[in-house]
Amino acid sequence: MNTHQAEVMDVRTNVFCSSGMHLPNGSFITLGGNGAVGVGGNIGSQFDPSQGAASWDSVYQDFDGGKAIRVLNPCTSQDNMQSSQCSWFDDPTVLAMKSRRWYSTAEALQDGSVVIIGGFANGGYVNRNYPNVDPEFEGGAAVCTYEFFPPKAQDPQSFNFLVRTSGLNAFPHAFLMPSGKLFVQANISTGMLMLFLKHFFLTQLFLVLWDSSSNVETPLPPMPNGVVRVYPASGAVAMLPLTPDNDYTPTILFCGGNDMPEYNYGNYSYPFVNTWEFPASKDCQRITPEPRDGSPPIYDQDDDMLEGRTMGQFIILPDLKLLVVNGGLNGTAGYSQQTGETPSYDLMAYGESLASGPVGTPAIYDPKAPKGSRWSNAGFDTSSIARLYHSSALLLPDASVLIAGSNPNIDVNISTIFPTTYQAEIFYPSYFSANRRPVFTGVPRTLSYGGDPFDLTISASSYSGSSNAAAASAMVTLLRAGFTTHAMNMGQRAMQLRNTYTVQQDGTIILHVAQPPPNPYVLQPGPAFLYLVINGVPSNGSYVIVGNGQLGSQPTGADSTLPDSIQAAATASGSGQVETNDSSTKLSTSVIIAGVVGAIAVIGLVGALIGLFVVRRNRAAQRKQPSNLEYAMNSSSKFVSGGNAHNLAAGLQRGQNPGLRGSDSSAFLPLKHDNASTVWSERAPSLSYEGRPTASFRASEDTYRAPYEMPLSPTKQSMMYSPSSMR
Ligand SMILES: [Cu+2]
Repeated sequence: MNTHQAEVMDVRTNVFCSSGMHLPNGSFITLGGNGAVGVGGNIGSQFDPSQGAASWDSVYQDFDGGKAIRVLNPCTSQDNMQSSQCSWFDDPTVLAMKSRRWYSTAEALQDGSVVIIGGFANGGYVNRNYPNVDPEFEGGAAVCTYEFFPPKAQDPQSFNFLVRTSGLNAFPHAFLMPSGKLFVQANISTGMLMLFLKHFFLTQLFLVLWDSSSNVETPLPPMPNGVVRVYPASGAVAMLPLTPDNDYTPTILFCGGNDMPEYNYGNYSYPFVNTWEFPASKDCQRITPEPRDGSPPIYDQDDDMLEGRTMGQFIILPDLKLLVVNGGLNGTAGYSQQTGETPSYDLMAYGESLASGPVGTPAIYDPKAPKGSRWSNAGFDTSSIARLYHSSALLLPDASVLIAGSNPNIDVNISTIFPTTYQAEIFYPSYFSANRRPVFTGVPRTLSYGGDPFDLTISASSYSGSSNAAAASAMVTLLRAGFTTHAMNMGQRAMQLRNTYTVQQDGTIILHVAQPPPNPYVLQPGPAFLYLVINGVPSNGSYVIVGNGQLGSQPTGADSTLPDSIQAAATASGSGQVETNDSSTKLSTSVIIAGVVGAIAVIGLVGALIGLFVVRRNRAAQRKQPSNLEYAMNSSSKFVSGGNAHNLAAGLQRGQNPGLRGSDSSAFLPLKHDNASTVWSERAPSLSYEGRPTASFRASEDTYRAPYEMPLSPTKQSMMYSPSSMR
């Protein structure tokens, strides 16, 4: 991560649009995906009728990923990264789900097992035929069931919530609650009889609390204002940080998505309308599914986002504010070569993209701020790179945010208006303008559920100003970044640990830190990064394992008991900032990304997988002992030559930095939105396909397109397949 080098790790099966989750020992699994596909997103060369998908493609050499369970072990710098132990295990003949799942959701449970929910068998735009007369099965295309990893004998089990939300139930939002129930949210499209009255649907925008051990559902209030939050409307959704102030009570925040009429979403093949004409929603709602006072859960209207967003993505930062990045002002996720209103690819206003108006400016949501002042984007740069469908974002250990994607196209297309994009970016939140970041010692490698507290020792050089004030501001946070895909981070969760402090007269601060609460339902076992935040500036993250590192019941102890806080005399202060205007004296060890408040640096990083990044340290870094200094704030400073994003980008053209790889499009695994339940048009994604419009229709193209004329050109190019896209 210090060098921004990426190395592609091979997988055998098609991971496209899979889900994923961590395991208690730090391993990751990715679940499901698409069948084998070939060039142009076409079904792979070796078709398997029993799966309704290809088992293999001779060109891309990918196997069917529909049932795959892929495992990546947590290797350390001492391990051989080329060994099989450190490579993806990916062999569905050995390890596989019971059902094919594409666009399923994964959520970790209290014992480290994983529940895998829903999805398509073979996919499409939304998870239904139209008219929707078979909401449970859709002729074999819908998977309204759940199963577990490791598997249970009764897997897969039907899940009526998914039947009720038929159509708009892919990538359902799911969060484990302290009671053990699972909070699930999805939208609904049901039978054709229901398609006439919007208010009828509003009563059926379901949330449920679901006990996954007994499969009993408790309906919760419908989503207000008819805003769909699941794919393809794709709102930004996250659990707010769990803190002592909120007594570790989960609250879920939903922002954006789309409130267009349910009918518009169409069916597996494509939307029935030109989705890009529908403004995305600004609407934000909070809900606390299990209020501590026993009151019924209700939605609470939150501050609107600063702009509407579809495919916005929440990244919880170490200071426990939420960054929203990526997405578009209009439309939905997904791609298509036509809609119900636009019969051919030639006439599609934005190529295959079903969204328009990329939003390049991140925004910050402060969950503790009073209503009316929670959103801000002051000082943030705007990225010039469209991050629409199939974009991703992930918190990095140094507290910056990796952003990648998008590709709202069926295969590689570098000439369309929203092309396949290999450029990644790193977003540096405002705290990167700080002179110093906290340095401390004493982080345990593992944390327990309750039990003895631990001490962190913070040197006086870590901060400036009053020691007592710094100690009072100190916050220890645990961040689990999750598995990022499709504007979601499955498993993303943040927690502030309780702490007290002892301040010494020399400015050293001892933080006494509680273990996580003795309830693994609140923070599931597995890997996390621990941050120390002083005066709003986070340290580098330290890798810790929460729990015993094993699948199964987690040991719990009594809630940690902390000593009282002890302050020093008022004169104690940090030495982290020299009180002088001579800036040269500030340039010591842990300094500088000066003047880059919220800047975005463009780097030539290549994503290893769509929706999943595997970033390796170089060999030199591998030999270093892990420490919380590993990702120093100034490690990025070599990429920061100026005070604005343009300079940053200009300094980082491909090939100029010897540490960066050049183009490597072999990382791209294409897909076809094919669906065995209906006759899917096999037209090739080019302008020469047989289904091309008649001459008379094409003659009317100008008239037809008039309302959608784009300022950018060219907007229409035949699909092109770069030779480099083939391995
Ligand atoms: Cu996808």
